[in-house]
Amino acid sequence: MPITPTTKIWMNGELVDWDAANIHVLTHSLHYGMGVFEGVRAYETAQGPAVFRLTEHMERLHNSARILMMDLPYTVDELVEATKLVVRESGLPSCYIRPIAYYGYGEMGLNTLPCTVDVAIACWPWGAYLGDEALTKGVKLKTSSWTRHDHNTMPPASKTTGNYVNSSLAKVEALKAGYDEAIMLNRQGMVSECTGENVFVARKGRFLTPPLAAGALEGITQDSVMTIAKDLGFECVLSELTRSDVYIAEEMFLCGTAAEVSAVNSLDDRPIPCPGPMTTAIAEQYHRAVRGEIDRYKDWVEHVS
Ligand code: PPE
Repeated sequence: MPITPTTKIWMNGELVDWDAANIHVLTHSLHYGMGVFEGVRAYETAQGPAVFRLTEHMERLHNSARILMMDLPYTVDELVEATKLVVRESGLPSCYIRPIAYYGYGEMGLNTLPCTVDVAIACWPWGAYLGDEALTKGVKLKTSSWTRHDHNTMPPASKTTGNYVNSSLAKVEALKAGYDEAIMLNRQGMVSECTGENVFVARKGRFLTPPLAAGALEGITQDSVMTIAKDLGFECVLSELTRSDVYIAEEMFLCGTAAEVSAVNSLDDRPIPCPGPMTTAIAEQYHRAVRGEIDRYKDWVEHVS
C-alpha cells in the first residue's frame, strides 16, 4: 500500500523533514535484518487524536530489542513522547505510526555489539490493510507452503525486521494464487498466525487463538480483542489449533493494528460462515474502543495533547 508523505519524521531525538529522513546504503540493519519495529495506530477521538495502547507498543519494542541484545538509547516514556510529537506535528486526525530501531552506519559484519542503534518514528494516513470489505465480505486464506520460523531460529516474540522475510514469502505466494492472506503453520503443523495478524477461530461456541508458544506474535490487538470478547460474554482462550479446526470453524477473524478486525470467509476454498455474529459484535466494540467511545477501555487510548 502506497505511503502518503507527511511533514516530519522523528530521527534520533529530532524532527527532520520527511524527504531528509534518509540512511546510508551501508546501514548495518539493511544488510542483516537486525532491526525491531512496531505498528501503531492513532484514531480520531472526541478529544483529538489518540494513540491506541501506545505505551504497550513501546514496551514491546523494548522487549523485541532485549531479545536481540540491542540497547535502545531511549526509554519507553521518551519513545511515547516522541510518538505523540510526531502525530501532533502531522496534524492528522488519525494515522498509522511506524517506530523502528536499527543498527546504523559505521560497522559491517555480523557482530552487532559495536554498532550504534538509531531510532526513527514516522506516521502517515493508512486505510484498511486487508481492503475496505475485509469486515463485511471477509478475506480468503490459503495455508502457506512456508513454515513459520520457530523460537530457536528467528524468535517470533521479537518483532524483528528480518522475521518478515518469512511473512513476505507467504504473503506473495498467497496473493499470486488468488487469495488475500496466508495462514502459517509451525514446524509441528499447528496454526501460528497470518503474515501480519493474529488468528481467532470459533469452535463449539468459543474463540481459540494461538499463543506465542505456537509461533505467534503476542498481539496487542489480540489482547484487546480477548478482553472485549470476554466482556461481551464470549469465552475466549489461548489455544493450539490445527488446520482442521479452521476448516470446520463456526466463524473466524484476523486481528492486528494494521488489519484491525477482519473477518475470514474461507481457508483453502473451504467456506467459513462470514461475517459471523460474534465477529461482528467484537469488531464493532473494537472500533468504538479505539476511538475512546467506551469508558471501560479509556486507559487504552493515549491522547497526543
Ligand atoms: N502477527 C504478526 C506477524 C504481525 O506482524 C502483527 C502486527 C500481529 C501479529 C498483530 O500484532 P498487533 O498489531 O500488536 O495486534 N503487524 C503489524 C505490521 C504489519 C505490516 O507491517 O504490514 C501491524 O499490524 O501494524
